[in-house]
Amino acid sequence: MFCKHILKTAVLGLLGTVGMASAVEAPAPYGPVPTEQQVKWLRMEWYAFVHFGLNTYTNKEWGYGDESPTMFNPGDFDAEAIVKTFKGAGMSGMIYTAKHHDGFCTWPTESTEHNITKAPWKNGKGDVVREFADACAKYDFAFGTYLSPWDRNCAEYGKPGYLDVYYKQIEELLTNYGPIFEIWFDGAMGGDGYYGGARQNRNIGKADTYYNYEQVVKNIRKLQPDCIIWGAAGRGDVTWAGSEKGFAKNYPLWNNQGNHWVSWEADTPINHRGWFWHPGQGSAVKSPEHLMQVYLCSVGRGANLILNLAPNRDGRLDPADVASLEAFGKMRRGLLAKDYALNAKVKTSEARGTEFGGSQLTDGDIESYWCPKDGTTSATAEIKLKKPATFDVVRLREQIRLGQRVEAFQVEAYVDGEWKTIVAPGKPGEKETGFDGVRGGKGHTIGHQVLRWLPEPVTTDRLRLTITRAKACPCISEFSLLRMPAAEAAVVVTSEGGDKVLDSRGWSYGGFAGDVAHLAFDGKTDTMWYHGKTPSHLRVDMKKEHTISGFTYLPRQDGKTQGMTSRYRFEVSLDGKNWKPVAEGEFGNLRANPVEQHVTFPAQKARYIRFFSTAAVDGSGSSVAELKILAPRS
Ligand code: FUL
Repeated sequence: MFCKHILKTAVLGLLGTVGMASAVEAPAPYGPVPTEQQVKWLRMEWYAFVHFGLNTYTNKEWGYGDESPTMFNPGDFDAEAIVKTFKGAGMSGMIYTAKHHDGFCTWPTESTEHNITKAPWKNGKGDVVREFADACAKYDFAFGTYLSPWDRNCAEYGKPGYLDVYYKQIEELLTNYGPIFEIWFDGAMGGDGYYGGARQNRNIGKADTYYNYEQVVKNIRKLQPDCIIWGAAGRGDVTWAGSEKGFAKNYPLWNNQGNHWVSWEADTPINHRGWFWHPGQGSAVKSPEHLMQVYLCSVGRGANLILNLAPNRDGRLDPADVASLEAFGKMRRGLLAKDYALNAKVKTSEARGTEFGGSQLTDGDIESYWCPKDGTTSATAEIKLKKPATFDVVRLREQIRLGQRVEAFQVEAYVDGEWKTIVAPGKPGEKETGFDGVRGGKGHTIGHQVLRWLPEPVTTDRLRLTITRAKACPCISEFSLLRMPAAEAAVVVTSEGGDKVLDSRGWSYGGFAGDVAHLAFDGKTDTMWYHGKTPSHLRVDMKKEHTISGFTYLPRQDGKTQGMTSRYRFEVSLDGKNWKPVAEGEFGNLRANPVEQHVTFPAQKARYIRFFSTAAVDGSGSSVAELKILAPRS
């Protein structure tokens, strides 16, 4: 339909020069418009992220780069089973972490020795990328890849020599594995690492300059012109939607960034424990209801959603993750199953001709659109359903091939003899920045699509859509009314025993800022122990001897990152004088994903413990929102 319009415009343009134009022309594009690839990508809506590598075996989120490939041995890995699970849930593709920050390449690359040929899996003949790519091809499922620019293994990282390594890796992945729908260039970079044994802190300066993303993007366009590029210091097609909780942080969400159309992608792991698989994570899976909120605050704001499911050490998805994914998938399918506005009659305050008339809003065709005359930036469409319907979600779409235009809209329903506002128009300056507005949110931007979940279900056969503000005449392709299904409880299968948390009542505290150390044990996530220096530590007297096997650390939850622990040491003592370190390491990725960290160690007898924060994520300072001490169950 749309192509017909474009064609017609072009033909009329030609005819116009000889004085024959009479029919109505499509509006000229406004501002930057998406590429054909970006349009196709937006229609994919949601797909899987798969973090799987050496971190799977070390209980870490960020490997240091010195991990031995001999750990990688997923005896039960079945790429087809994973792809079938994703596809069955309604996802449109998957992106696999071919290399994470630890530098381990999960395909037999020629660029570095630190690769899968050194793993015992399949006697060094395995190739995880190949198996995923082939499974995706077999099930007609899009395949993409994540290739961390930061490489904590490579001795040359931070120097020019690394670039040859990295470019070779890009080339291999984009040449040998069929079509790649998206490639991820993560922003995390530079810092300490193994770096071939140097164990140094390396600063790469400006990522854009060091990696030469301008050239990288050019090379990718040559190798795979249809590949969507994520990140690349703003030179790509898609950018981070601003949180690892899965919501698009800036609604109203604009795709017009200067001269370019920029799409947004919201990312989150399905499991609260992080991007990689962690022992005992089954009970930390996000519920289907929570995933629906994530969906509404990402896809429902005009972004795409990438949802991570991490295979475990056997190479299988965690059953609890799968149960929740499937229950959410069913809920989403139920939500989209029926559009109560389909084929409804529409009367508009203004249209530029029948081809752009109100009926285009409800014809179920994503390409056709209702559009008033040039210069009109506020207009109304009255929608009359064939019979009264009960719905609680309103979906709108703009014809984005002509640019993003709408700034605010309102929806009213005719109930009990009067017009009631069911989606209030957004005012300039108002914003949704988290899960706020998930229910009862206002009508701001539309873009590719917006989903607004009403405070309660509405029953009516008459509605009114008003575009209250737009940058140019609005081009609205769809108006839909949907019904949110009830969430079904996900059948969560967890066979793990897990550790138990010791009851902290009666304990006493000391160390630096010891007077506030109890705030790390008060069960409240919005209070914390804080000391303005790093390194620093807090001390606990548990009043009697316990056998302990680990601890959890919850970083500060107030949105600030100063004093979050990036490196820790945990010590135990029986007498409060002689101390023994039992765990030491790094909490990776807290800046972007400040979730509870779990550390386990061989069971120990202890009465006293000391938690040391030896390095901070940002600035100087040490803090703990909550610390829990774990003990074996039996
Ligand atoms: C972040 C990384 O640092 C995390 O480990 C994870 O891969 C996430 C998707 O992106 O920037």
